[in-house]
Amino acid sequence: MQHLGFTRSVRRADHLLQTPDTFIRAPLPGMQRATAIVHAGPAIGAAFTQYTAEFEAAGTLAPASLQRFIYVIDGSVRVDGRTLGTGDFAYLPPGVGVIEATQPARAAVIEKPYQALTDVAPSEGLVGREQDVAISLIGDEPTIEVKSLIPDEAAFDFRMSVLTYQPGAALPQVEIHVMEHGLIMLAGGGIYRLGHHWYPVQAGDFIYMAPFCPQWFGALGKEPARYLLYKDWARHPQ
Ligand code: UGY
Ligand code: MN
Repeated sequence: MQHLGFTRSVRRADHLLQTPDTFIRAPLPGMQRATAIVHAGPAIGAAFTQYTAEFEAAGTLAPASLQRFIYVIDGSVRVDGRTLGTGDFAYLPPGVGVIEATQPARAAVIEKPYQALTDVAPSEGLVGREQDVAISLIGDEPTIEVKSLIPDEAAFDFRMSVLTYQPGAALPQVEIHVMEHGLIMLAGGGIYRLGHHWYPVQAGDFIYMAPFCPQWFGALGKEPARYLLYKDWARHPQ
């Protein structure tokens, strides 16, 4: 529902907060009985593309010409004969893997041109479950759990993580780094500092952070706050 043109969504030079009331759906090439909400891409200056794919039952997404990462937010899909449910994910090399929904489903999708290294073989693909991934911490902060969905190996030029904050937990520092982020709030909420602005955020929101965007998050409320985070990684800054 729209209230006199008000929205929490904000677009500034170094960040975008995109809230569900402003989402616009449009199919992308290769989609059948599916549609996309594009969150970030070259049009905003990003070196990656991120969208939410929404599938009807039996909806499909054809392989991408780029490497692709998919994380199932809800429902379930099949990729290369494997069924992925909520919290499951796959990394797919360029040209690999038709994605087919076995029931209505929503998935976070990242696509990015691969930055090859001469002495490192690219990944042949991987499938995993968030629930099976080991927990790590930021520094020794026990109230924020990090699950790295992609191994920290030179074959990969980006990382995907799920961060879970206990209510009241906050990043130990304001971060300013060359890497970009694409972020989907999966649960809970809190206050996100982006640049020199502080925003209330909640499940369903998307955030794009450009290189060097000052960033900080503190979780509020009675349930843990969780987000899925893209970050470019292990390549020389260009
Ligand atoms: O790893 C990160 O850059 C992460 N801590 N950033 C963030 O959550 N905004
Ligand atoms: Mn960061």
